[in-house]
Amino acid sequence: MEFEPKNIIVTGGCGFIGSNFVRHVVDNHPEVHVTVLDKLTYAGNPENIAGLPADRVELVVGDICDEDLLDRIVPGHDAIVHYAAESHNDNSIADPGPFLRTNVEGTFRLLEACRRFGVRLHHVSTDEVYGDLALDDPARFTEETPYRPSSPYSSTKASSDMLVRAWARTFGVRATISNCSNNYGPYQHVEKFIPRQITNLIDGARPKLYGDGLNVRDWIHTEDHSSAVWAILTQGRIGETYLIGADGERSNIDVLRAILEAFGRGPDDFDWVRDRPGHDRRYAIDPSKLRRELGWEPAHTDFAEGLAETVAWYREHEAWWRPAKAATEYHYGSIECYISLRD
Ligand code: NAD
Ligand code: TDX
Repeated sequence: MEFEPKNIIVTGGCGFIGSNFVRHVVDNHPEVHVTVLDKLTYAGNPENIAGLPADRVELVVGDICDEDLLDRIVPGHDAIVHYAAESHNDNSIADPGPFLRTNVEGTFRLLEACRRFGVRLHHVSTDEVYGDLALDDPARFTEETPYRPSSPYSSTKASSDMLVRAWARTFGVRATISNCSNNYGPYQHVEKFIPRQITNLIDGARPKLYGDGLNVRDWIHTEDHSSAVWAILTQGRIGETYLIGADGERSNIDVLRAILEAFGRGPDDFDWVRDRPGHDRRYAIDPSKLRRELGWEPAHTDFAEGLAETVAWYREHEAWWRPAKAATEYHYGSIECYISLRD
């Protein structure tokens, strides 16, 4: 029988993907009230959920590691949908500490609260827990692929997945896990690949491509991620893991050249920069289980169209991204060594 939550907590609901899920719920499920629990780190922005009806969405500013706070707000909710995380690989290489605290300890605190109050959990994770694939490997990741994380970020997400599995089996916490591929769309922080290149071009700066640019990511529009999480929350089998992807494999250089074209710039009008240490080569998701068992289908199947809409959104929403841009590029300046094609 379908699970019909009425009161849910969305952790990290002021971030890129969590805020999309909050808007998805408000737009499509009028019977559901959402409590957003968000610490408002550099990646959290209340503007991402601004304008939503106050009787549908409440923002609690706080830390998922704060046990007393969880004791106060979790009772009375039917489910927690857990997005809160430190999410950027480059940051995890520069300073892993916050990733251990939020991604591992934070998930532990939420699991303990779910156990105390008998609340359902959906844990949002990443395909990066499976490590990477060779460019010519015919395989894609499935729910049975062994865990082999490469970065401090993905190792902490893998750890959090393991905690969820153990709490489900040992303590009977009613939990599901999803591992999704790379998201794109509006409201993504300018530290991430696609928004970074778009906003560099708006600023008249050159995009930055890591390594040889042949790394492959499997892109999914964030709205399709949200619809998949809702399907798993309400119809998924307790204790199960579902992979979320939309058959969107693209090399970084192809994505970058599509962005350059949208700005009328030449295909080589970018800087090659030193590669990310431990850089995963390729991610690819086999979403058959999700499609077969829950009947989920992505709505955004035309990547070129989704990318064009995303470029347009950043052009029209400079006031949203401008405050974070200079500090983000300053931070990158300290970790990258630029090698220009023109030199
Ligand atoms: P994001 O960095 O944009 O947002 C993270 C949010 O969590 C922010 O609002 C931040 O303020 C909040 N947060 C961080 N630490 C917190 C804490 N201790 N307590 C409460 N709130 C805290 O991240 P995102 O890209 O939206 O990713 C959301 C989730 O989806 C993450 O769990 C990530 O691992 C997962 N995921 C992301 C992608 C992707 O492509 N971005 C793909 C698959 C899975
Ligand atoms: O300036 C850049 N140049 C570049 O070539 C940046 C920021 C990135 N890249 C490359 C690195 C990756 O191969 O682009 C690719 C995408 O990079 P990110 O946006 O940093 O994403 P990635 O490391 O693939 O991880 C993302 O997808 C999985 C999210 O950040 C994670 O939270 C999610 O789990």
